[in-house]
Amino acid sequence: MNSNETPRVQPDPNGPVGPVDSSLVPRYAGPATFARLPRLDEVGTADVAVVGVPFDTGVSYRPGARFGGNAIREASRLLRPYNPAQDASPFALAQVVDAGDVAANPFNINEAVETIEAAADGILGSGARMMTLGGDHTIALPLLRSVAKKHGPVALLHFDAHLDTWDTYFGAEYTHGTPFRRAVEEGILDTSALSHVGTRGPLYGKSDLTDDEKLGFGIVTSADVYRRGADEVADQLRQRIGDRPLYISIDIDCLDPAHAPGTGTPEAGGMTSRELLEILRGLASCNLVSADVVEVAPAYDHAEITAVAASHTAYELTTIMARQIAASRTA
Ligand SMILES: [Mn+2]
Repeated sequence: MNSNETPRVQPDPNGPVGPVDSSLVPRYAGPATFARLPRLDEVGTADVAVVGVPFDTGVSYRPGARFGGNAIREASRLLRPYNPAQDASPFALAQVVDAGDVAANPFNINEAVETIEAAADGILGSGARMMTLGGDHTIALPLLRSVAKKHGPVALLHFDAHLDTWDTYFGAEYTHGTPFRRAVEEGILDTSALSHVGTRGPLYGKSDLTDDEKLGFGIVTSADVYRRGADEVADQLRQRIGDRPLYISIDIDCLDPAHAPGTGTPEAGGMTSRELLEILRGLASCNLVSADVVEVAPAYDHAEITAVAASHTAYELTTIMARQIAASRTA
């Protein structure tokens, strides 16, 4: 079927081009774009661009996150156009597209980091917000560099089992365990509003925590989420962030391996997917300028458990951005 003939969900003929209509074309038919949305080259313009970054040369343990973006796209076939939790139809509120993948060099990390930053500059420069699908966590650094060029230093919410503020591995500065230390060093984060959420698991030493605190991060551990609950955690994060431009980076290993087995460095005792989604919904009023979901490694996944969780996570983030774009138009 030619893309011009593809039946799409489009409540307003003058509005955004919506996803393929799954009441007319089976969900499992055709190539997968995120949520069956149109490709950027089919509509030519985007308010929110879903972008894959198939790069995993920065991993320290299990490889395979280079296949994460396409696994999330496959799992996202089952997303529907109305989000009841946020009472919004995100793909009718804003033009959301799948902008394809960044061709990052798998053999040269420094060159890949430059390529990803340049690609992000192009998308953000067009006026779109980015919903990036990794890839390993290395990619957050070039994405944040690009976001900071547009917005100045941004608030960061980092959902992850790990701190990702270590200094180097094997002398390498750019790895999936170091992006947020580099980002603080480069002055591209607003150090008055930095939080890790979902942190847990063994560390090299207590200095990992004190070093992280010196960089400016607060920590909401996985156990804190369990004890205090998603609503209270979201309220406190929202107060800390205020109206600052916010970037949310989600390492899918913030979830317990029961909810996300398909990832590179799993840790027991994590959040449930329900807790993660509820915290994100509680942040819907924040000024979310872009976001990523990273570290989905489908070779270790089972029955798409991880990819489904990641697709719903990206859907909530996309909904937040689409609502804000629509609100800013009517303001
Ligand atoms: Mn990480």
